[in-house]
Amino acid sequence: MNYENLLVQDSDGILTVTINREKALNALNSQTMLELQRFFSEDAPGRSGLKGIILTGAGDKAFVAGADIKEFLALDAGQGQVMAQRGHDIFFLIERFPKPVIAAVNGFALGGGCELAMACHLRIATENARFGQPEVNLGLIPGYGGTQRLIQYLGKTKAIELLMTADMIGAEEAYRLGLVNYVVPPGQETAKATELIRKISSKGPVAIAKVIESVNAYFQYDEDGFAREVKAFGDTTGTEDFREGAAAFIEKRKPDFKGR
Ligand code: DAK
Repeated sequence: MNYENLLVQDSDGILTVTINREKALNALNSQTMLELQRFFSEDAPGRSGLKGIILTGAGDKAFVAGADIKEFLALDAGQGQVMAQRGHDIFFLIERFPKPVIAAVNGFALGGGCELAMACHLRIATENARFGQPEVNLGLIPGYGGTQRLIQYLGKTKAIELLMTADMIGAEEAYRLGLVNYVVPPGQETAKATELIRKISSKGPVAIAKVIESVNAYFQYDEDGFAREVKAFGDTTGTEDFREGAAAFIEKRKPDFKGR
């Protein structure tokens, strides 16, 4: 698949997707959003042997510095709502992707960039990474799920402060608050993400997909996350993978999962 603003590299089943608009600090314009949608709905699901996806930004200054401010200046309320719904749908594709998706946050992750990182399953931040939801500076609120996901990660106390003050936080504070999984020196974020995907891909693939599904269900208020977990647990116990995993444990050997 051809992209204008995404670079996609495959290394042994691990796809690194780089948002490639370095001059605009990788801001999410509509073309980039469209390409993320195509990547997560058409390209990635069709790849055989896929272990996981790393999302990052070009250059060493920014992961993504937000939605492209220059593009949304002319939007009216109706268009804004349509755009927000579209953005939500794309970020849900990421959050619900059945293989691990890890954000390698290599600099500014602001506004839509922080929202994009939060839609990923895990986040690795470089020491120079900066996170924030500065939309109120522009008289906006986050439009890609930021008001909801920031609370999920930080709790209401800190989330509402950051949303109202537009303050940025550094990588160490983001780690302390539970927004990121690891902080690494610049240049090591992809290696750390690769290490995690390798570890996760040695587990039962159906089980990993069901963990993602069940954890996401916790935050869907129209649905009982515990009920979803019961159903997902039942689904995993019926798999060949579960029988293989249990047998391997008993026989003290490594499991050979087939993903069914
Ligand atoms: N959009 C477009 N261009 C951007 C950009 C952005 N978000 N952020 C940076 N750039 C561009 C700059 O304009 C500049 O371009 P040139 O002037 O060279 O052409 C280039 O990237 C380099 O930026 P700076 O010169 O500003 O670099 P500095 O190191 O001085 O500052 C900075 C770095 C990250 C602190 C600064 O660039 C900055 O404050 N950027 C804006 C951060 C921000 O406010 N981001 C937007 C948050 S609001 C919506 C849904 C979602 C959203 C909106 C609507 N709807 C559904 C309608 C989300 C909104 C947001 O994300």
